[in-house]
Amino acid sequence: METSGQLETGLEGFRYWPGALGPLDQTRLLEQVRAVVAQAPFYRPRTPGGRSLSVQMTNCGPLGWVTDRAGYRYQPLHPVTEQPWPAIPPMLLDLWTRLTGDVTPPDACLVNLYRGPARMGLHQDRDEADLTAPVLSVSLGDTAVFRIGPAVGGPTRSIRLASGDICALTGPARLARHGIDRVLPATSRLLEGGGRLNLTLRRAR
Ligand code: MD3
Ligand code: FE
Repeated sequence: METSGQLETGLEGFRYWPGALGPLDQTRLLEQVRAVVAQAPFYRPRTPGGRSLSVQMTNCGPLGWVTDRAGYRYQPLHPVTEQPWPAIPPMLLDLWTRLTGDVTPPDACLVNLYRGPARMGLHQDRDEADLTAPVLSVSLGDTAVFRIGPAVGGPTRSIRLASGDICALTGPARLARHGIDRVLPATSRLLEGGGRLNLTLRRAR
């Protein structure tokens, strides 16, 4: 798989590789994600306040990020099947090593599925024990309008994340506020029935 050079984003620690995965690699990764979902089906998580998220989720790796009435956390079991999460596909572990340069592998991979009007409000990722470890995000399917800005104050900016794009959040960008405003329908033919998948690799512990 080829990875193009990283683009200047004006946000220190935010690295972006548009088109990192070509069509064949996207299909290959999608096959691996399908195998994960066969073992660990998507479910619709609830916020601690009891509202349903519009994004459907599952995980792979030793730990998975979940939310329910009890709060946000990482746990080793799928909340519905109560089985361990499947392993992180080798292709994702390889991308982690090559793109982050981090020798310690991730222990959690959140898989988000956006269908129809699904979105994700502005938030920070801070449920991980070591907030200096990088985060790597891979997009598949329809293009998302992604919003990112500094941890506190300052303007947010909007970036389109298309199928095969990868970004890494390191250093000062690790606590950036970010979210998905919307997904642009019919912008990719990768997923049958449309929609968008996002795979986020993290070190939770
Ligand atoms: C910036 N997911 O799962 S990925 C999430 O597309 C999440 O599903 C979005 O935000 C999605 O928490 C955005 C890009 C991303 C992921 C992690 C980050 C951006 C980030 C962590 C810190 C700062
Ligand atoms: Fe996030």
